[in-house]
Amino acid sequence: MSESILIRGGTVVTAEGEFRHDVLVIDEKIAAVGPDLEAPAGARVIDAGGSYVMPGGIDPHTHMELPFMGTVASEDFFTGTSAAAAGGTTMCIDFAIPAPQESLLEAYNKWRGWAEKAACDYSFHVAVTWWDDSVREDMITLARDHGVNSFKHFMAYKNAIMCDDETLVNSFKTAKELGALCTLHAENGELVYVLQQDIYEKGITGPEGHPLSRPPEVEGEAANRAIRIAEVLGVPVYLVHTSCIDALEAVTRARLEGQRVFAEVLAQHLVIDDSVYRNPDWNTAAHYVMSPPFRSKEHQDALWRGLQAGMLQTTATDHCCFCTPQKQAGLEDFRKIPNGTGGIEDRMSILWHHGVRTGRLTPSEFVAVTSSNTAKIFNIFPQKGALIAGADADIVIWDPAKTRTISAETHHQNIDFNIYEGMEVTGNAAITLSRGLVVWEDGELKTVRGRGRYVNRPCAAPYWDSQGKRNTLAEPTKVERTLPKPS
Ligand code: URQ
Ligand code: ZN
Ligand code: ZN
Repeated sequence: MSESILIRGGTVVTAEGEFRHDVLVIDEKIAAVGPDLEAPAGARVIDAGGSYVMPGGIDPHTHMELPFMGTVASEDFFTGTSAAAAGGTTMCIDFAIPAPQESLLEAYNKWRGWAEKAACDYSFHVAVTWWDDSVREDMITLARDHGVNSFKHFMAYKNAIMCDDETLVNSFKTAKELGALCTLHAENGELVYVLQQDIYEKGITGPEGHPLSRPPEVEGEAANRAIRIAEVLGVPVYLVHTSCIDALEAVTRARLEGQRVFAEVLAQHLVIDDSVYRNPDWNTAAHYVMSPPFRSKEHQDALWRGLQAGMLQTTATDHCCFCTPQKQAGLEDFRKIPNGTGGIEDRMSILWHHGVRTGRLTPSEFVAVTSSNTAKIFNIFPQKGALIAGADADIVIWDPAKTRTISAETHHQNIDFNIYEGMEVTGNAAITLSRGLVVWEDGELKTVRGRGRYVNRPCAAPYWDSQGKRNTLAEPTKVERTLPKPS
């Protein structure tokens, strides 16, 4: 049962600015935000003096308990959303990924079942991994009846979940009718496949072969191709884990020409470079095998500039955990190392320490890129990503002076290593509330298994197309839109 809580004396930070305001929480909602609020009888009063009070982080890219490359990610929806809360993140958008020929709706229902154990709120992008008329029908059903407004396309992972241009075109056209957003893992899977063979046959079998098989050009080509297809079809796109200059340039060109292109950057791609693959210890180098791979230093600098310039709008983690024994499936062949790294617990501190404390981002910009922009792009603002009356009480009380050293010894993620091992970060979550319940305080997790809820994300309000025709295919019929009631 949540309680009434008055968060007093803090500095409220939203994407719009900073305010010396109190925040009153009643049950699961924010009841009021403003100066000198009264505490109702029986309310708990939290003194937030010296701290920032911000919307809880939203991570738009996670893979809890993902079945992938012959194994299953070690982090489940309860442990993963709990670790998120410890770092100030109160919602994640995960992925339902059907195998080719598997119904999208069945995959979605399967993932919904797995997520029942979540401790904080969640939603799902649904992947289009194949095409026939039934896929189109499932997309319409998911958009209309299940609050799915984003469909994922993997342009990599040949012979697995990769979709070709024909599938991209068919899916993009359907998404346009729905007012849904197409998201993309942009790497040319055909090139990766050939490069992997060449590199392996040259005798390079270790983790150092992974980045060699996925150079920036491979990502840049796919990013540009997806953007151009979307341009011709007139549909918005969102590029996940933009990792390099080549892809960032494609995004920047399109946005400067007025095309509706969104792009995400992972916290780890902002601060870790490709020297990790040259670690002589096989296990340590394999820990960093993820796609797109970590890049050389100049790409990090460009990504930070892209984030500051607004060419990259969101930050994520692609939290997809495989423990060391799982990574060792690729001991003889880097192509068999399950791709993925963790990080959901550390994203906010990484962005604060390396973003705000270096002057790259203001606290408001930090809130925008860790929470509010994701809520707006995926159409759940201001229910999420906002501190206004009527919004869900997903709140983080952020201590800008609190320092910790990141380590697998102390993290709450269910994985036996941490990609930021040993990194000291200043700026950490002191208290986290998930829909009004304190789930993290005094270094203790107080999450409740199964208390997390699925968040409906209605398709964008049907728009007027260039012929002045109102598109109503996805007029949400059964999807509840939880908007704040005017106070
Ligand atoms: O590609 C993804 O986003 C999933 C399969 C996680 N793995 C990864 O290496 N990024
Ligand atoms: Zn991906
Ligand atoms: Zn991913």
